[in-house]
Amino acid sequence: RVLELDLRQALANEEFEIYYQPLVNLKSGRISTCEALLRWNHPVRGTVSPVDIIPVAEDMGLIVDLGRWILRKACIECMKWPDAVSVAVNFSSQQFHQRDVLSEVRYALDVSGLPARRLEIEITESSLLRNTQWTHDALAQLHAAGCRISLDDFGTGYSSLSYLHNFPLQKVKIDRSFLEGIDTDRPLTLLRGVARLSADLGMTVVVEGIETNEQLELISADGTISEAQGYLFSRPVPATRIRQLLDASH
Ligand code: G
Ligand code: G
Ligand code: NA
Ligand code: MN
Repeated sequence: RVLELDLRQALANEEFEIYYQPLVNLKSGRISTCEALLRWNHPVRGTVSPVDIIPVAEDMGLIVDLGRWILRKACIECMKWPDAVSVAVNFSSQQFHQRDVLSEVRYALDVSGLPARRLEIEITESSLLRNTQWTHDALAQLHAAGCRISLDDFGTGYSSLSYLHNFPLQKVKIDRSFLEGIDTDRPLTLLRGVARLSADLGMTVVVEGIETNEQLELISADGTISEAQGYLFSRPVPATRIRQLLDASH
């Protein structure tokens, strides 16, 4: 567990960095979106994973400040990219459920000048556990403001298919665990079924964790899946590197 004091100082000292990983449109072969992924270059511990950072930041009540920093930084970075490219930012459940999440998003868009259509907000199923009017309203308001809501890691955890039609979501990212055994009949049928269902409900479908050309071919075959993400295209890379990738892609 990371030290709370370290975390507070890291935010003040800007020891955090954001890496970006592309999502590729399967029809055009171009990068459509880049996902912002937090990195911490700890002076002593080396690189610390966001898996270890986010829960501690939530316990400390630092998640709002940290989330604000990430969101702003990602929007500012996205302004340097081609107009057709969006940025995807992960919101933890606590971050999403803060009372003025809409103001946070509006503020980041205002200070960066980024059009809302270029911002994608990634939430996980855990953010939808509280099936309240508030959750519906927050999603609807963010969408009305022009952002897209993307359901991350779909098919893991508390997964319920009913989320897909009960909430206003524009994108679904099918978790990479669905790729296990995809070279055999049943896993491929399951993946395609989930993708088809999501597409029929009007969502853009992404498959995460593509590592091989064989996987890419299998998910591209029937045209249901719009985008893919994974090491095959690129690992998460620093901002300077993603700009080079975007220059080459656009
Ligand atoms: O790239 P990677 O190993 O670092 O990401 C690990 C996990 O941390 C993923 O589940 C990812 O969604 C999450 N994560 C990465 N960056 C952020 C962030 O900025 N905010 C939140 N809430 N989660 C993040
Ligand atoms: O939870 P979320 O989907 O935001 O987390 C993304 C995580 O998945 C990050 O840790 C990222 O580094 C990792 N990741 C991205 N692409 C691949 C991939 O092709 N294979 C594997 N094993 N992990 C990936
Ligand atoms: Na994500
Ligand atoms: Mn994911």
